[in-house]
Amino acid sequence: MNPLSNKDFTPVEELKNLQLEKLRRIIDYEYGRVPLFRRRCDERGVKPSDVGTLEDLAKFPFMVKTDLRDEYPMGLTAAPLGEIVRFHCSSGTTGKPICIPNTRGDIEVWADATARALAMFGVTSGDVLQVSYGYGLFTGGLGLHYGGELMGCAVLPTSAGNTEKQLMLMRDLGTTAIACTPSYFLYVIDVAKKLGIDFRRDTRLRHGIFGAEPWTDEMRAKIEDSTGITAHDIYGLTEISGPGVAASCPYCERSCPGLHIFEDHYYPEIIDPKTLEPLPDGEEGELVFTTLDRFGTPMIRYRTRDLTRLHTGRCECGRTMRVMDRIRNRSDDMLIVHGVNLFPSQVETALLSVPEVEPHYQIILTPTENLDLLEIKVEIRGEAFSDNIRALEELRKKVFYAVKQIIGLSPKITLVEPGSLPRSEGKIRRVIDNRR
Ligand code: DLL
Repeated sequence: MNPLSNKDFTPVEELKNLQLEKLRRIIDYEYGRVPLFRRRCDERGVKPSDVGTLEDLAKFPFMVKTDLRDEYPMGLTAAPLGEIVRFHCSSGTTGKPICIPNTRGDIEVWADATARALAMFGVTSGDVLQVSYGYGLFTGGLGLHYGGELMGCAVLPTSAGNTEKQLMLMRDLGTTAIACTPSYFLYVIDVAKKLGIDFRRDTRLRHGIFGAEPWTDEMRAKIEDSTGITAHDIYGLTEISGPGVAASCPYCERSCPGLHIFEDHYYPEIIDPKTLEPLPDGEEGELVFTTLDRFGTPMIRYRTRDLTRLHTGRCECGRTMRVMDRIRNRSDDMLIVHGVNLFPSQVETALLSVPEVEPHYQIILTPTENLDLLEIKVEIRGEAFSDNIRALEELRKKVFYAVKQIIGLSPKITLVEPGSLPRSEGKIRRVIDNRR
């Protein structure tokens, strides 16, 4: 076993003691240095000395993304500038970006977790790791880069884009593991097909390290079938460090449903997003994190908006770190159409059950005088594309019923030519909501 992974097997009682010790330290540190946090604690009448058990964390106030926006750029920074070695930023669809300054120690903790994620996937120092997440303010590229180097991989920092060159380097340098968004990897598969590259025959690729956006089990099966690689799930967010907050082990990937959280660094809670009360393990709600080892921009009870459940109990791999369900949905991705809740992942699951279409799709919502129009544009597979109108109409109906059965709404299905919908080198934008 890789020595980095030893921490994943810490006995539960020892882990809890360690978490409590770190929790006390970080709350005390944050209270002493971040005025917003201190003010909110004072308003609630809660003090750092009130942390007697891990459950006492629930007495403390939440942090949310708008706090980071309101305090932009550095109002929530706890360390002096002299201790900051790197900024990361993430911009949402609206408003100011958020800015997360990291200390050297923060980068080390992050690399430790990301290297442990790689170890979980079965990636070793003998692997060539092609990092095709974007490098820069986004955390994907540098996060996997530092984790990969700590693991001892030969890192190939291609960043995203220039797909033909990515494929050339993959073959010439014998890439065995690629890290990118699942939607970008779909595009890599398309381009490889056009160039006549067969992943099984022409490359040494074995691992795909996919995250940064929700992706379904059906998408995983599609990727694995068409390339012969194993698709692993890596989760994280800029506010809590970046990739490597949680990762899937070989057992989670197949039998238990999710990802181990590196709980010695990132303490998870699940809350009811309406009442904001903590929920017990096993119940679905919003994921909240407290960073136990980050000192640049510590986050106390940060609301991620990601919906999931935590599971206790031993995973077959023997790791003691709790498992969370794969993130299929974010609460703010939920669309309400004709009063019905709709998540893009439901559409993806439906489309992947129809072999004649590609998992490239766009959901478009347009206001009309009566009901809003829900249109789903779907790419037809090359082999299924024809000018036979009757065959196309049959296919359109097949897609319509597959989608309707899952979402319970009657969308307008528009079939489009292979390769005609936009592709992304990073996170894909699948929803165009013209109602906003
Ligand atoms: O996406 C960090 C990252 C980079 C993770 C590379 C994994 C790989 P942000 O841009 O701040 O950070 O976006 C964070 O992306 O709250 C989730 O909603 C979503 N997300 C991240 N990983 C996954 C995943 C990076 N494995 C937001 N599955 C998070 C589903 C994911 N959603």
